[in-house]
Amino acid sequence: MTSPIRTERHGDVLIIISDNPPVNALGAAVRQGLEAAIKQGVADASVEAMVIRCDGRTFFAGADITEFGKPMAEPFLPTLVDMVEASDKPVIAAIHGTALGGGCEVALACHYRVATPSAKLGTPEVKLGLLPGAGGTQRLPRVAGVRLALEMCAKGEPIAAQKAADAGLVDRIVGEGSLEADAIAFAREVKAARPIPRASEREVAPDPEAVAAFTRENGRRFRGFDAPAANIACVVKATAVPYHEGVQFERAEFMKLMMGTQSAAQRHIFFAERQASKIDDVSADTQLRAINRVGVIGAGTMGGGIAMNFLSAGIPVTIVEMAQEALDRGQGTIRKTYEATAAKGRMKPDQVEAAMGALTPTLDFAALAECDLVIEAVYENMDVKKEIFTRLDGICKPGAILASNTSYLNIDEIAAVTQRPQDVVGMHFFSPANVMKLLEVVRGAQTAPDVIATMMDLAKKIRKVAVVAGVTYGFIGNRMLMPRQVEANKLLLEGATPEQIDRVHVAFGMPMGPFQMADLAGVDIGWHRDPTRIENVRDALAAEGRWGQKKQAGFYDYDEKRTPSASARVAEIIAEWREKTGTPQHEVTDQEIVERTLYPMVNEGALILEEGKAQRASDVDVVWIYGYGWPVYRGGPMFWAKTEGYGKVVAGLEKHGFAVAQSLKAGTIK
Ligand code: 3H9
Repeated sequence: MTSPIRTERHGDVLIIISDNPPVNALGAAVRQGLEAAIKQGVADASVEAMVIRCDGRTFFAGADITEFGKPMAEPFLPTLVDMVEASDKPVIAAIHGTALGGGCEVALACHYRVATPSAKLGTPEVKLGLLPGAGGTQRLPRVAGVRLALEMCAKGEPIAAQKAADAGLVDRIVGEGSLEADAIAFAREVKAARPIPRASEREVAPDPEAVAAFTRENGRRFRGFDAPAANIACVVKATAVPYHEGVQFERAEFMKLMMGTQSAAQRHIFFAERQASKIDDVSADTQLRAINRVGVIGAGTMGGGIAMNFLSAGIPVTIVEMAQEALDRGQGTIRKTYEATAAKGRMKPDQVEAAMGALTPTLDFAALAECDLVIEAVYENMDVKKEIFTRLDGICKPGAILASNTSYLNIDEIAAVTQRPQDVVGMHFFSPANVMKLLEVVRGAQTAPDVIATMMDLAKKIRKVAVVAGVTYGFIGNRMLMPRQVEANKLLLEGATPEQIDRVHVAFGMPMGPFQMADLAGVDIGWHRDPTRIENVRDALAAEGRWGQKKQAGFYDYDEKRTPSASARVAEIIAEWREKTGTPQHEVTDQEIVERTLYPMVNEGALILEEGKAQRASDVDVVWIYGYGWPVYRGGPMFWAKTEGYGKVVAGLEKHGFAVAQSLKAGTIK
């Protein structure tokens, strides 16, 4: 097998080049090739400096994650980077694209770093539940200071080349198109400079105030995760002990994280997210339909949010409403949202204007004729949706994709009113649609393969994580939400309180529990609107106007700042219903709440997979991570069930009388 590493001579400079697509991950062959090349450079008396660079779209994007958890071939990355740094001839990293994780650590071990203006450097290991384990936590603070090292290691966001240069992490910004030549010129400038600057030989003073402030500022963000604290501890260690001791500490912490469930879960999600965009029976080279203009029907909260996704990606949008007032309001909200983003510095004023300039508001339905994709975003009512699709069928050009933004309804039934069911698809956006990452792409019985492929591609362009779902009530996410809600309601009657149930969910890592979610979304959602017809606790709340946060009263009472507190009135209503229904009371434990609200979700996920309504278990996990805030360190419900043990989940479900999915019983979930 040919090595992904080759060398080229430019006079007294040895260029070491990696060609390991797609992202130059530092797999065994790359590490072996680098080791041999560095040895060659050190041994050759005519070589005075070395440059390491990569072919393709990026500098090393890190260790090869697919090797984790398996026996690894030597040299290990920590040994390799030490060898690079030990070279008695200067080694220069020539960076383009993204120098991430192990890639950034290779760069840190080099004696100098040059980078193109568009390059980024980062240590995103924390997002995989890990820390930079090849000396990164020890070298980075020594080079860039404690505060930036904390930011980079514990949060994992990459930084731009200029910021890296300002912090001393990059020695020179070079030409975008002349990286190699500029790196060689740089090498010639420094080849004779002694002593050779080695990051590990530098010292960095402790900065307890920066550490305390950073930990305080990010407490919420890090809640539940193991890796951020380990990253912080390693950076702090770098300020307290010599390098060789620090790396030992780093190594031990890295191994602890690597063996743990959280990192396994986070690595699972890294690959699951990428896998989700692949459609089992649609070939990757399917010819896509061009989407140059999108139509959105409805300028309400959902329609407006959906439109913003496309506007932000530079795709023009025609937005249609029934009345001028609704249109103006919708357009106004979009502008206000963009301006708020600009005020926070996350958008430039000219970008706001560019986005608004690409929006065409109209009352004329016929304007949708020029759109390549039309997304209907009116309220959930089958008759209304059917009427709209009948009209669209008459207006839209041949080949246009007709999509419904529905959370529950049957796409096949909607498609059946058109003469082109092959062009009809579901696009289930999550609210707020301009923020939430998840998109369920609902594939109808007749949806054409190129329509699905186009949707998955488009999702990437608008920076969504898309998952293919089949036609089933509530698709993947909301269908799994239903058994959870049913059980949560039953538990209230049996003796639990909304506070207890929500607390268990939050302690599990969810952003909120089922009743907090009901209050946020609106207790009146889906309510029949007849205050005299009271059939359960929720009806009773709705009838009294306890519609949730918007009314400062729902399952909780709220003050003006929307701070919740337990409600005596809700306790009374629950007590009334306990009596009225004659429900036997028992002490509900936290474990019972887990078994009765979370296990049934896993069970429902298994049924969805058995019915072929999701392609793979990891897709179900992606839905819950990106659509509902399932804690990423638990890897999604299906991954979590595996870590709990299928046997334990099955026993828990059976104990409470649930009919258990066959694949869960047999442990054959895929
Ligand atoms: C580490 O370095 C540990 C060390 O500190 C210590 C060791 C001792 N390995 O994302 P894309 C695949 S931990 C293996 O779609 P983009 C990816 O699965 C690592 N494979 O492209 C996909 O495969 P497929 C720290 C990897 O342009 C394909 O490459 N580094 C790796 O949107 C394309 O990826 C990171 O965490 C990898 N490291 O984004 C960086 N990376 O085509 C992780 C990617 O079969 N990577 N693949 O689905 C990224 O953030 C993005 O991939 C990157 C490119 C920004 C580089």
